[in-house]
Amino acid sequence: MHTLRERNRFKLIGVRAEEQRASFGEDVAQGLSRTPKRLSYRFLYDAEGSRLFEAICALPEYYPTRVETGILRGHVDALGTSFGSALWFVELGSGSDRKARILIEGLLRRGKDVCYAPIDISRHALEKNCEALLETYPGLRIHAVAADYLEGLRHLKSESDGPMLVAWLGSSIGNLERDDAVAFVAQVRRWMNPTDRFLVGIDLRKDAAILERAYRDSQGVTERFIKNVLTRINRELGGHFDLESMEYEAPYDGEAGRVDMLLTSKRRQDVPIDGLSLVVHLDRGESIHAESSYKYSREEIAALGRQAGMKLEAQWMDVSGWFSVNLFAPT
Ligand code: AVJ
Repeated sequence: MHTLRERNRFKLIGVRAEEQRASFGEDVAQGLSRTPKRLSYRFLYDAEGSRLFEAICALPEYYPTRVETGILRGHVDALGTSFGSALWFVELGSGSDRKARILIEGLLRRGKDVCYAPIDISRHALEKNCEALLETYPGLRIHAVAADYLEGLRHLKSESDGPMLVAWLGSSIGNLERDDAVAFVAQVRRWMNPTDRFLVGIDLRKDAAILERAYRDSQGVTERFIKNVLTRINRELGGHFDLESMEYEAPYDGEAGRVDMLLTSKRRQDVPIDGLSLVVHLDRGESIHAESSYKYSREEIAALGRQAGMKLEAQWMDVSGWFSVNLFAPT
């Protein structure tokens, strides 16, 4: 890392969260004591979960990553025209750097002076990605922020000198309830100037069969990804979940426009979680809700922007109309 600092192109800042997040244990205890039972999608991403998610992204049935990548490739040049000669490219979340690379490369190719500013809660993920990026792109500056998205944005607002392109890719928005999504976009809006833009990848409503295949793949990778949260509870909290006794389901509710990822008990059982001094009772057929993935129509995307104080400046889709990349401007 020190060789990078010598070249003075890399800065990593940690911004402390204002309030401490509820711990894994507290959240699990609360979620499994209520009806219906649920766990937060945030807990899916430990080291094993992150590895499994990367594997999901490479599955033939999981189209979002592949399709979004294609859209970005096809429109990064058009995206560049929304900015002058210099910009801060802010990315919310920093998983695989594949999509960031497409954008960085496209912007550099257009002769832009780019400062890449990824915001991620994981300092480790940031360090790993940034080191590789600095190696590949000698003209790139990086200002990484280890923080919550909104804290990170607030910090960057005071640091950055030029217009910002804030990107939130991968349809991460799908994890949020619809009104929470509006509230989050409105918060992002608060830290944006008139010349800033918000680029959001959003998965679209479509035929149930396609979605159910994407979220319940033939190799069982998604099932392992979702069940991993139980493994985590067993390991970190002294839980006694028998993974075999839980069936993975991913039904699509077409009216709500939402895939629900559920772990459903095959039998009536009591599961002790020693570290929480808790016994979780599950009826036969009772589900634990592990994750939601909301899908949007084009009208819903425009409405989301409006409610959050933004307008759609551009919307790009694949030919099948499965996925969208949306460029919002503040109003
Ligand atoms: C990371 C929320 C975009 O909903 O498609 C994929 C997570 N879960 N397969 C999605 C996920 C199971 C993914 N997001």
